[in-house]
Amino acid sequence: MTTATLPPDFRWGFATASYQIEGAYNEDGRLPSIWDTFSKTPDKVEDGTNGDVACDSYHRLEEDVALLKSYGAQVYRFSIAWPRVIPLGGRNDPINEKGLEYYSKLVDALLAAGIEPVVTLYHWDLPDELYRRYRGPLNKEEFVADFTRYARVVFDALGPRVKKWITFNEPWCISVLGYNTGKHAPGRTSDRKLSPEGDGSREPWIVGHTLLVAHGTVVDIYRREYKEKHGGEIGITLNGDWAEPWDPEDPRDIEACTRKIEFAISWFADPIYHGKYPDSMRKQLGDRLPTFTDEEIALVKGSNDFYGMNHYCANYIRHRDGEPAEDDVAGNLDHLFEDKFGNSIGPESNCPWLRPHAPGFRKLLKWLADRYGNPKIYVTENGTSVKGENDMPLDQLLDDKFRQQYYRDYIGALVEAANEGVNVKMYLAWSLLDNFEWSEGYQSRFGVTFVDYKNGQKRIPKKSASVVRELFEKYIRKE
Ligand code: PNW
Repeated sequence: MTTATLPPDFRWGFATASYQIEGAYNEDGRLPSIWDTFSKTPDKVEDGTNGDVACDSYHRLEEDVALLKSYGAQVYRFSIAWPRVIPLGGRNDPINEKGLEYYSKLVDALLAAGIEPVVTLYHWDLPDELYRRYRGPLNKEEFVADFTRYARVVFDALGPRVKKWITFNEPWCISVLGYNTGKHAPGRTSDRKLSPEGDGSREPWIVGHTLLVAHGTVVDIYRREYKEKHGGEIGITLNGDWAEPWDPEDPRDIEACTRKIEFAISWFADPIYHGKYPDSMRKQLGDRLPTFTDEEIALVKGSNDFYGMNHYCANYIRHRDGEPAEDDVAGNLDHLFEDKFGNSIGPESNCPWLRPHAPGFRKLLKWLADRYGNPKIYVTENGTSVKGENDMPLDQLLDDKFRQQYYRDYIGALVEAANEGVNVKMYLAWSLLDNFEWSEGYQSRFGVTFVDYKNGQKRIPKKSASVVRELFEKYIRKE
């Protein structure tokens, strides 16, 4: 019997993001991001909380690196808060050396512990001032120019020590949740009960386009000016979950599954790997979907050294009859938890959108390999919340059986995909710490570490932290 395994150069670790863990929201020169403003607007975050303190990681850098080391992590993915580095955000605004120092120390501490840093430039905390000045990524020229300058400042400060860069985390979430549903900052939507401004039928497509052009521009700069002397690589992280047909016999549901993945993933990945938006999107959206100029597509096409993959769950997909709504962003279809026969896609987590279904991970890895020419894939997030975790007695919470099973199943599916020839080289579990889960506030915990928000943000390992380690120690071949 042969057991499936991972190659010796496979790397694993954990991921976090600045606004979700750092706290210290007004220290050492940091100014507000759109998430500070949004979370302090009534009714935007379910439990009325924000990231003012979060996990207090800004003050616990050594402790968190020691924690990572104790878990055996080989890699740590974190993000940089733009409003710490350039508090006002713009290309002519002052650089805040104190902000850079924090990240520089973090990188040094990681390297000293033998842990490789993977750095995300943008994990949603846009300087609030740039939103006030020109509505952030709705203004392509301004945003690209400001993001480019910010990226250069970070490359210059951390460049030779950091070898793996991610431009944007989940442009789908930025565009759709920020500019269509209004669930995330800056909260724009067509629904006037939720927001005084916004057009969910047009803005997400404009924002997505800006992010692609900004990504392509920064990758071009990195490759021309930094890559050789720093020896690193750069890509974008896309989120996307798997789709199974509601009625496996209905070709319209089968087609809708492909369309759902195209609207979620290929929106960004097709321009990067194939130089154009998917036909299904052009067909539905017409000229509401921007077109690339020759100059833009030259920057975007071929702009990934690796494919960053965030993946959590799966849905059953049912096609819709009739014309799509003006502000439809999904591809004229429904996301369901049960199929035609009443089978559930997976057990409930604590998040309304997340039900584990590990076979979908293997299938999506294969789908990506087939559609994009077997690119090198880094899984930059995968994990789950646990239903009711917040209210459990501590011993039950720490023995997080649901999460342990999730990691066994999902990491097992990853290994199967690798054995089928998918070129996957890294896996980062979301998340190192329980943290600020955006519009769910602190109700959903994703950490392999319990953070006791009521007692000075004390960290206590959950059992899943050692399960992840044992899995990779078992699966990665020694040579
Ligand atoms: C990702 N959805 O966000 C983010 O990259 C993380 O910051 C976040 O904590 C993690 O996943 C867990 O949620 C998502 O509603 C947020 O489909 C929401 C959705 C998907 C991803």
